[in-house]
Amino acid sequence: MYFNKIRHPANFVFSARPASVENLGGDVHRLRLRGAKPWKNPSQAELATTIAGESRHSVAVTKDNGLSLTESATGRSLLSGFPGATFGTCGSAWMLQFRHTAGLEFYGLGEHNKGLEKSGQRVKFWNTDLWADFSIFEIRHGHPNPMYVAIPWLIVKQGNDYLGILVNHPGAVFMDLASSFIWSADNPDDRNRGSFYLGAPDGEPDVYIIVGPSLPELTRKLQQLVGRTPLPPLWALGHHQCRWGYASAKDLQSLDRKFTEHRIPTDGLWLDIDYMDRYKVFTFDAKHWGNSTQLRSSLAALAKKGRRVIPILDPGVKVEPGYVVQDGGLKAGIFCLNPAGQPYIGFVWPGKTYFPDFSLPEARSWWAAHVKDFARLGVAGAWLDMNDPSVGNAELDDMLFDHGRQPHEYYHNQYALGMAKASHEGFLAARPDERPFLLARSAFISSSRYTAVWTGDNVANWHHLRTSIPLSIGLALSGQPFNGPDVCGFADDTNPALAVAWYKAGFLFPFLRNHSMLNSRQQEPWALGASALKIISHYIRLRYKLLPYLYQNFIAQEQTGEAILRPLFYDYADTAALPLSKIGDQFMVGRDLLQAPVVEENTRDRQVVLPGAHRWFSAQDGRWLDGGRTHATSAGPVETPLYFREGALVPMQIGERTTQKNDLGKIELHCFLRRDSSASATSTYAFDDGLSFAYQKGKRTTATFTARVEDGALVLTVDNYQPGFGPLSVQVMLHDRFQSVVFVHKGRRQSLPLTSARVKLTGRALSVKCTALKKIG
Ligand code: NBV
Repeated sequence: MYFNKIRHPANFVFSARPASVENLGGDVHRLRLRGAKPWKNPSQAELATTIAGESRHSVAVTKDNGLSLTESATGRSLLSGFPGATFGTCGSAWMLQFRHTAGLEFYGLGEHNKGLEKSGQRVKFWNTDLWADFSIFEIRHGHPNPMYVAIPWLIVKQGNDYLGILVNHPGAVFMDLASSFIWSADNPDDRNRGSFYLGAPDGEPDVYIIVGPSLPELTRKLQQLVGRTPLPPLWALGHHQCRWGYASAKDLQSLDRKFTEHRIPTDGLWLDIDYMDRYKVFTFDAKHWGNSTQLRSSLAALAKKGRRVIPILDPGVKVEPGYVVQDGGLKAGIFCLNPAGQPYIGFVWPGKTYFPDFSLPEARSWWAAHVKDFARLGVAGAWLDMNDPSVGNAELDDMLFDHGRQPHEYYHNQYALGMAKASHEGFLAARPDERPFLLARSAFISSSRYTAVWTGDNVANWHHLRTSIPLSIGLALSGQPFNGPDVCGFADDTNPALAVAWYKAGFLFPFLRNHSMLNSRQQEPWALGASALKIISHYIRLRYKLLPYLYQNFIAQEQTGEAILRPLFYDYADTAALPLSKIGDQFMVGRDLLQAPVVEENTRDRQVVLPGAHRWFSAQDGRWLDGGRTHATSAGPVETPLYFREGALVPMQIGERTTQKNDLGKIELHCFLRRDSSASATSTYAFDDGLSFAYQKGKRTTATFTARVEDGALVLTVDNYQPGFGPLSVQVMLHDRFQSVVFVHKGRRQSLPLTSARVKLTGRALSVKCTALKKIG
């Protein structure tokens, strides 16, 4: 498949087509266009059919093959096609062409590795196994696209208005974002300059046009449509240690000892392919794990110490008569077939392999049953790799679906979705009361319902550190909020400075895992020298300190679809005086925390844009800085530019965290208000057991805090305290000098004594005044 060439309008015939436009609510408009003959759209994406909220816009397809999206009340046009040239076909392919007006900017595109803003790019959505499809030079130093995840979602930004277009098609959807094919400014044939277009190689066009108008609203609507990410178990938000090469119980036990010795909290220990018996899926090598009783007891012993074991699962099933998974799969007829009607063979780690056809419900049930048994051994979750699908040297086109009836291209991009759905079902069957945790390399529209994703095989260099930020933001804005890169870099040898910089930048990403390639330099925190160890430990502990805050963000994602990692223009207006739209080296983690890591080698200094008409608390030196401007900052070896929003109430765990044991019922509530702050701060804190679904039946404690300043005192009010899971104990942490703290609950005012305490946020210790508050309720 060519990735760099896509279809061009010059080869399309544009004509009016019967169209149906359905308003799903919330300004989500579904446009379907019918062809001359019935077209099939094989998408298995699980999309909602109604969306909450009002619609203030309408989509109309005109008789002359034009299209318009207008604001109903004012008639203002937000998006328009070209009369006579909007909808076109070229053989089985179709496209929709839109007017490109001055000032449009483009975002989203799922996992798209070419900066934050995407104008001028030609894109093809096709899940690749990056290392098999691109040269190592391009991978190391370039911007290879497409990557592992195909989510054909385009965000169109005009000023501070946002709309999005989702193409629900599992084939190689294409988009041209006003690229230029012809390198002459006055060439009249280059009509493409005035348009942007998108389409698919086949299938009934099924296109969703969504109006934000703000970016948070747009993101929430998209998540509602494709599926919000269910609340993960708390441990999944912790620190994870992985390496290609960890194979045995002994390896994991030694990791456990090292993390304990260095007092670094870590929840997840990961097993790459070497734990298996000759790479056979659903097996453990007896040489490393003993018999099944010994295996279970090793996993249970690790779990008792708070170490969750997450093994890799590749979809390929070794061709080996007598191997139960192979025999059972053949018998059940659930493998993909080739054009000769035989089970399709690819070449992956075990050698010749068959591939489950996850498009079939019976194949998903078959896989789920294996996953169920596997989970029951005592593994905590699963890591779904090679699900692009990766088939080695064999031709993908020969891998057919639906008993050989459907072409490869219909199911390629959604292979990972089927595997995710089936694996999820398996974990739920094994432990119905536990929230499953799955990590996948590839994904499709609506995979967010089942898996987190990591950004695949990156490289230990500064270019990859820098690109990991826009890459993760792009995923987050495209409906895949739970994501993160391999920290320190996967391939090549990391070094202490790079590893430290990577942890400083990534320690609050929704997913945090240190992973590296076989035979590369060891990069566990202690393998990089004493000074790196100290700094990396600090940032991992700081993540654990901020887990209550991260958890709130995951709750918000489940409830409303709010992004977790996001660009500055998600929460702040993009203005001519302070442009935010191209800032790809700063980001927000939730609405209260801004990070501007140093991502250039041998550099300490950088410019930081602090948006908004309020101040920011700089965690590295305790200073309050004005928003709405750019500041020069310098970060010492231990520090990273990290800012809290004035008006934020941020829940954190008490003290410094040196183990992975969490008590979400005892928190510090950091009040980022000053004595002269006029704004009031509000936030709701919620916690539960962090593991089960009991919260859905009321076993969750919630409280809403409001803080404001009154005559030099901080007045903290608690409303709607519902101790569904048990009591909440809060220690109020102040970041300015207040005369007193007045605590108000159920109309009762109580003045609390101020005591002195210290809190360490980043490198330097900050002396802050704080007050110990008693239990609420
Ligand atoms: O299983 C080995 C690796 C794994 O470590 C990595 O994270 C995956 O993305 N896997 C790919 C297969 C081989 C990569 C060269």
